[in-house]
Amino acid sequence: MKRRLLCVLVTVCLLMFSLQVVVLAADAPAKLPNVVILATGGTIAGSGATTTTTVGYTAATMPVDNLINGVPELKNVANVTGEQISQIASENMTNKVWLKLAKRVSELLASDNVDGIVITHGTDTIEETAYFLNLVVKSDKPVVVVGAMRPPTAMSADGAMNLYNSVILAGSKEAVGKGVLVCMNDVINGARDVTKTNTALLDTFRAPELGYLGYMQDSKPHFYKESTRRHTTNSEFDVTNMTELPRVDIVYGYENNTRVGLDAFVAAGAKGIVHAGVGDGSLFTEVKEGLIDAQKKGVVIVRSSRVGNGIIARNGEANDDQLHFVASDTLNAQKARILLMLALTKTSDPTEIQRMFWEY
Ligand code: DAS
Repeated sequence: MKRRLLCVLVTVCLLMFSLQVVVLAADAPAKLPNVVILATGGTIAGSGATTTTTVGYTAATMPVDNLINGVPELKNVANVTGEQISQIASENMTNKVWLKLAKRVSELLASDNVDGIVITHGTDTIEETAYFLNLVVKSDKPVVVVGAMRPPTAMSADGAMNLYNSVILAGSKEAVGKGVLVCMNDVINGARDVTKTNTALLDTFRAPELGYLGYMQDSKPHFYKESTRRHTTNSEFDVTNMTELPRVDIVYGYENNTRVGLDAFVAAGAKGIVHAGVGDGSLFTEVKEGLIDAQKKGVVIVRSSRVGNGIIARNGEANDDQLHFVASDTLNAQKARILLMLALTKTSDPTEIQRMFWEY
């Protein structure tokens, strides 16, 4: 009898202890994600003379620790640390910074202690850096590139909320496997299709016809779409051991055009030329002759368009099969340049490079 009573007592104590553990676990705050902020400069780190200065300010003046300390709410949503990769206005972005950034991103994401990365960046070339990283980062973990259209010194500055949202997005499970993202003004854009559409407005970043991937609202990401093209872990490009990238230049299409600029780029050693044509990638006759001459010298030619939206059709405004040109699909000239630079690290065969433009 005594033995049975003792068993019942022990069982009750164990049940009470287990219940207590469950209650404690339920009350424990959710483990916050570990997010690293890599700062490169830009308006988000800029400063103006007055609270109404939204143009004519100085970009890239504030170090990463000031950016983090300027948004105390970050510590409620992630364990954040910061590193200064560069301190530049992004019109001055270089391959050297790109390769340093790509190497550091891959190193950090390889660690089990890092859940996501935010890159603070100037808005002028944010779409280029984001697309470059979209093609070379070897991880499914979120990488979010963020900027601001107003410096932190301006009233209604947008950088703080952009940074807050980007840190949440970078630490979220929803953003895993989505490719590199650009998060500003409460919207989530994909790196492949995002572009700056206005010189000054807060809602400047759009994918004009292909659209946003989702929104940030109430401190949470809301996805409605994802890219159908290859990126990150599904990309064949790897810049890990590279110290430079092939030279690719862009020539612009317009009336009464000339091949002078094109010839100068080829003479300077360009391995690829992207032509931002009028309409569906159409070529001014003299420029077309220059592109044919360049191709015969081994320069890879990609036909893009200055229009900004729509498919540049292969064999549409030029006989690409006969001329051994590449059509850029929907990539604008600045994005086509990046894919061509990386393609040239693998091959100079126009047919193989066209395959890449259909896939990425
Ligand atoms: N000059 C711009 C740049 O650094 C400032 C900005 O918008 O971030 O891209």
